[in-house]
Amino acid sequence: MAQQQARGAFIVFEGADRAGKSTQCQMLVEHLQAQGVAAELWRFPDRTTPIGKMINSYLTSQSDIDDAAVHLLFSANRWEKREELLRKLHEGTTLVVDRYAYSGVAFTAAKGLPGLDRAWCMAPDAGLPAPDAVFFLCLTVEQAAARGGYGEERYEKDEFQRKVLDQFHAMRGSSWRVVDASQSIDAIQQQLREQAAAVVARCQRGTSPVG
Ligand code: T5A
Ligand code: NA
Repeated sequence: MAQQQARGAFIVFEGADRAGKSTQCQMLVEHLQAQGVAAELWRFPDRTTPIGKMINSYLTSQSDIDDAAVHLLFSANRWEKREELLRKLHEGTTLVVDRYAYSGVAFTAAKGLPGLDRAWCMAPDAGLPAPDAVFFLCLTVEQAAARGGYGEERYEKDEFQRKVLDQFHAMRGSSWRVVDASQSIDAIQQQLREQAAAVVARCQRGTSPVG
């Protein structure tokens, strides 16, 4: 079997709104960097690109976009970052990514619209790099609400978030690590650091190609 090259790890964080993804991503990247690991924090949607600006305008209800069309924009926002993402991984940089295609599928499929089922939602992301690990921060809607209620953005409603969670759970695969996000910030971070160290080491040994 051909020896694969050492590379950075591709770690994705998923979970419903307010599960603590951004908090944990930030802490994990700082920890990895302090350990001497080349690591960057990425997030989707990336609201800085032209496509990302359209998405931001939709999420903040400044514009209305057809549900199928906005789904394709979220996917296009990942495709436009694909080359840079692969380049970084091959250069040896570990990417800690706050949401990815699973959010894309979960949020559109949760709308329950005719024709926009999970298979339709997954199609535009087919061919994007697959993460080495998905850290799923698991929190019930009630626990999330206890964190001060949702914000003002489009999808931040209890009933909808329940449907999003169902969609996430239906996509759980072998690369997923489910973490109880109701624990303290530090307790969660400790577990994530241990899991991330193993994934980073595996990729540095060069035993697995980017999926
Ligand atoms: N979306 C996204 C799609 O529809 N399609 C797609 O393809 C993609 C990629 C924006 C929206 O876009 C949708 C999904 C979203 O609705 P976003 O910008 O990632 O996505 O959303 P944000 O609003 O920035 O983030 P979230 O609401 O998801 O919150 P996080 O990042 O999970 O949580 P965080 O870390 O900001 O923490 C929330 C609060 O809880 C506290 C924090 O201090 C903060 O106040 N907290 C804790 N409190 C107690 N215990 C803990 N362990 C805590 N951890 C954090
Ligand atoms: Na966030």
